[in-house]
Amino acid sequence: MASSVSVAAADLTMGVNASVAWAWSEFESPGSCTCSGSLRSDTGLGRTGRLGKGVVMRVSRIAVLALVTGSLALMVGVGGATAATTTIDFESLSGPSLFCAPAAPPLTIGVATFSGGVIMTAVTNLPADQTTVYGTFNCPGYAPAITITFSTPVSNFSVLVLNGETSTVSYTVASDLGGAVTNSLVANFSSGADTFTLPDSGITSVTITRTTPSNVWDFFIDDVAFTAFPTTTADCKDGGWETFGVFKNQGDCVSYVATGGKNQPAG
Ligand SMILES: [Ca+2]
Repeated sequence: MASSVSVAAADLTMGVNASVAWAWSEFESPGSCTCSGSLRSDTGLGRTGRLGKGVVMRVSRIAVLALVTGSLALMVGVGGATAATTTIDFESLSGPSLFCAPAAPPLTIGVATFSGGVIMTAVTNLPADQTTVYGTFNCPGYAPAITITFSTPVSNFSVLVLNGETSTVSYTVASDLGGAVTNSLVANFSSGADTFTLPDSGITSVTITRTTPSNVWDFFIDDVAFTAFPTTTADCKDGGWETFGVFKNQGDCVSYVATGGKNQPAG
């Protein structure tokens, strides 16, 4: 259920984008701005990022509206053949642009829990992604690996990994099921970043590390996408079973849910 809610929120964000752009032009009119103080403070992000002020403010407003429309997502996100894919882009959060804020406890968003790093926004010297990301650096209390654990098994996993170092570095994304992808990313100033995709189904944890361990590290993740396994039989109906990519038919999906996962997908 959580996954379908998140997806609906993402879909809404896309839909809201255009309306926000329109709404923002309304706010631009002299004397008509009713934006809050927190929104005004967001304009400071543009000073360290490459995004223009207007773009940053629009992104911030989208994030706020995504939160506001969360209850609407609850209504429209249930069921539906495309409701199973979740993308976590961290845009409902914000953090500093520089390391090293104090180490943070694990961060839970929906069925996913992130540990090892911290939330950061408009990271200095990271031109490839000036939005909010999750990153780690060899700061006190930070881990050399970012770990994502899932309270419900997932499939169709992918993550954008960004290299924060000034030279080419190889990174490995691995699941608890043995799947792993290794890829070299060019330097941060050359926008070293790539999407890593894992083929496994039923993943419950993923780690992102430097392929070669080091006492110096500097990397980030964003746009974490996955398909969470169904938690209710309703998730299986109306073609929903197909979106998980692991069930052979609706009955197989329902069986998985009804047995609490004991009957694994047969597809
Ligand atoms: Ca982001």
